[in-house]
Amino acid sequence: MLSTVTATADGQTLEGTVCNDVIVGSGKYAELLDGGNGKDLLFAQTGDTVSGGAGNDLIVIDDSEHDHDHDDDCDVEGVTIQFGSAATNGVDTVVGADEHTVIELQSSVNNFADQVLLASDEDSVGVLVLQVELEDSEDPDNTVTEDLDAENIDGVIALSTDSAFNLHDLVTSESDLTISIGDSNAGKTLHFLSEEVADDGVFTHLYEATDGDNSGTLSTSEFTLLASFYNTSIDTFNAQSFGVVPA
Ligand SMILES: [Ca+2]
Ligand SMILES: [Ca+2]
Ligand SMILES: [Ca+2]
Repeated sequence: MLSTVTATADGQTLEGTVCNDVIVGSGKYAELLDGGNGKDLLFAQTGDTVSGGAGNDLIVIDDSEHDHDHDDDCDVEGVTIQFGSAATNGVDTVVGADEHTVIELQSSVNNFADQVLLASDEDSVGVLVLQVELEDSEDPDNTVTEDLDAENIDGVIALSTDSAFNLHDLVTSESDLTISIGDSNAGKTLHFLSEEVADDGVFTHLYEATDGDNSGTLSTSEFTLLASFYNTSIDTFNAQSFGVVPA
């Protein structure tokens, strides 16, 4: 359906059907836009919270009001985007996210702050070390083990284009990927942000990785892409939310 319903107060929900919907938030109120099932197109404005629901959704952030807000002393409110778990979310595309956009991980993945107990470097408190083994399937001798230092990370591992480890390339190519998370973390779920420079822009990809076979390692098939953010780089991040900035 094409939503013609508009909110009359802050906090109201504009809810999509089980089919493909176009849902447009009003510029006036802070609403919850919920696409539900189906491949939905959602337009969110300042103060809105948006969730595509199941299916591959396109979320467009229309935050033009920021141009006016920057001049006054008010806190600038952005759009909050919520993502479900790999089992329910689909692959969403987000256009127009900026430094005011807040990305939240929801529901069953909500408690992963205590799931992240990676082998930590005892000499540096707060620094997690991920040991990554990159195996060349055509030349098994050509296996590289690399330690990834991820500072101040509670639950989301962020890999910028500066990282020697290009997660998005590895997951989408034929490469065998093995990330050791240790036996004590077998079966747990991690989230990864990975920047990619492509011909048509810079993307930030959000992956969920679950050690489904309880092996204590994350392999290529255990990664699920939840969302791609067009023309953004990784900004701040923590266990349950992260930010992006325009690329
Ligand atoms: Ca829908
Ligand atoms: Ca949807
Ligand atoms: Ca979705």
